[in-house]
Amino acid sequence: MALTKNPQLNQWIDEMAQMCQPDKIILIDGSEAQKKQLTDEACATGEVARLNQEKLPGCLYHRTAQNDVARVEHLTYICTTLKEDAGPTNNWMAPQEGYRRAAEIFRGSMKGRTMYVIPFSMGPVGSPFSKIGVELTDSIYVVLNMLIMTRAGQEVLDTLGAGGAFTKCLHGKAERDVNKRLILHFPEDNAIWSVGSGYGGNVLLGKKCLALRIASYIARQEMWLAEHMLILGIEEPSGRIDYIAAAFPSACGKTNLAMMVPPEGLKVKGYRIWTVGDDIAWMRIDTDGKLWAINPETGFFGVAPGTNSRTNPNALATTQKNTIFTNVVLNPDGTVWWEDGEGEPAAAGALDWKGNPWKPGLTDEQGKPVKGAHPNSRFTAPIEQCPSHSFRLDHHHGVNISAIVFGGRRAHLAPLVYQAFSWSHGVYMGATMASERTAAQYGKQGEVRRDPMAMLPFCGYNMADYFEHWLRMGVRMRWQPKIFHVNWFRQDEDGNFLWPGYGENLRILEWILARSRNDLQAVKTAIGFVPRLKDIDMTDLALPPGAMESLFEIDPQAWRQEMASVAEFFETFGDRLPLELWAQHEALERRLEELGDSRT
Ligand code: OXD
Ligand code: MN
Repeated sequence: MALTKNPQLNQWIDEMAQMCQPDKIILIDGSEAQKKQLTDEACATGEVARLNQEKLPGCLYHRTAQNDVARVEHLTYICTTLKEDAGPTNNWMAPQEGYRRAAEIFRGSMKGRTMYVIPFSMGPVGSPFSKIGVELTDSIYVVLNMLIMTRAGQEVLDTLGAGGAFTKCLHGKAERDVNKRLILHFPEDNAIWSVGSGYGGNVLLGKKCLALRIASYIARQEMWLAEHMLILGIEEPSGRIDYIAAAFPSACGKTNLAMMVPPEGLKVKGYRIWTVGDDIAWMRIDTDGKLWAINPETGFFGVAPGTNSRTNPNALATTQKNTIFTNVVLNPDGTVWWEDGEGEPAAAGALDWKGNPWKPGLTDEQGKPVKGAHPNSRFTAPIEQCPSHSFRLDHHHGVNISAIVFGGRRAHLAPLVYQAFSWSHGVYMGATMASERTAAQYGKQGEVRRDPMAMLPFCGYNMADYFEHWLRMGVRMRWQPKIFHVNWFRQDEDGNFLWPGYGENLRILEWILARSRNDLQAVKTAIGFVPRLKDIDMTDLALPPGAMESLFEIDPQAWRQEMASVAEFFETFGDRLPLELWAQHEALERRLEELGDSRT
């Protein structure tokens, strides 16, 4: 009997099953009963383990293979007919070649295994913002994660109907051999093939692969935006809630910002935060000419290390039940721990992320400390469990975006906050973002890389066309959100952070919203508008003398150096780069020469 009422879907499942040769095919219906059955099965095989059900009800533990702990950008490809359509920032493979190479690995790889069919919706089921995908996978871990991260099950199939379009997402663990691992995107076919990995970012295909790479390609054609952005609402003492969307490169504190807790001084005034999303925003111009955004996901796939009751109490509260922990320390009492987490790990009997006996202070043969949790270890948790979750999560049109914020991790150069002069200037600010590499990507940590709009690893087409698309979107809006850049990570000469960050960042968001409403004057500098220091609400926050001035210092010499590196980056796009970005670049050059920093 046919598995679904959609002939195209049935045919595709058949073809993929013929290639992968699973013993069984099971349709994921989204029911609690099926979820329990699959969890029992995965516990029996050791794929996951139940944690202490009294202390962490509904929580599971999982370890990935040791060579499979992060996204693999060097094995991630955009497979378009023309190489130029993938652009200079993506790895490219011809579609035929991609299918051929991956098929060699997929062929027969599910013998003795089950293929699960997961129908899922990115965005509220049936919303005009949403897209449907179907993931085929041989991993119960993937199924359980997808049930947290997306709306999955029968309801989605019912909405898809007999003729609806969907993204074909095929995942197989195969041998989990790094030499037989490929993450392939076929935007022209609306398809994703991921083989040889079990790590979230490579295998939860609704997330980076569909909701960013494939969606960005579709969004350009349909005139919307698929962005690597958090969405958060800020409720002011008057009760008014304004929403911002913010892009930061991986592991720059996006999850922390998305669910921040206002500092006491602002809380008593009546400020509240509403979390809409921590990673991805899909944004459309609605009939009112304004920009509206949804979070297409329903969960967090957050980095565990560094999450504690000071940095992110809401994340900690979110992960107390129904959460999957991956590659963290397993305590003998069935609880979990990670570096810079809460409390102490067990003094004896704990296992590290590799499954080896581990205790605090352990060192290797060279005397180097051995980490208990992998630096990119993760929690997968339902957004509904977040104490600050927005009451608009399921709203079909999402929330109206008042401001767009770009950010990076820069020890020097970029001031704490500055505002673009115009939409085009804001697009230039986004296109020239740069940050230091973190543990979420495979490769060398610490080095600075350009990461336009935090989309470098996630844009499914030529980024020059992506910039053009951003510029065009601005023209189409009747009411454009104002665009800002923030840098929470600026340091003094001794390498100390100048700004306390975390909940204190709300003080900067307040200024951003006031500027979005044209409520405040600002200081015009060469790079953009910066605050008059008196306009930053410093209730109950005392910084060392001179710190605020340093946070807003603009060093024209350093900026000129930066611009040389920007020019080099822009040149890689040849004449496909919109002229408007070069015009913005030259205008900034002129302003740096003529204007300098008018505050000094
Ligand atoms: C992530 C990322 O969200 O790497 O995991 O950006
Ligand atoms: Mn991300």
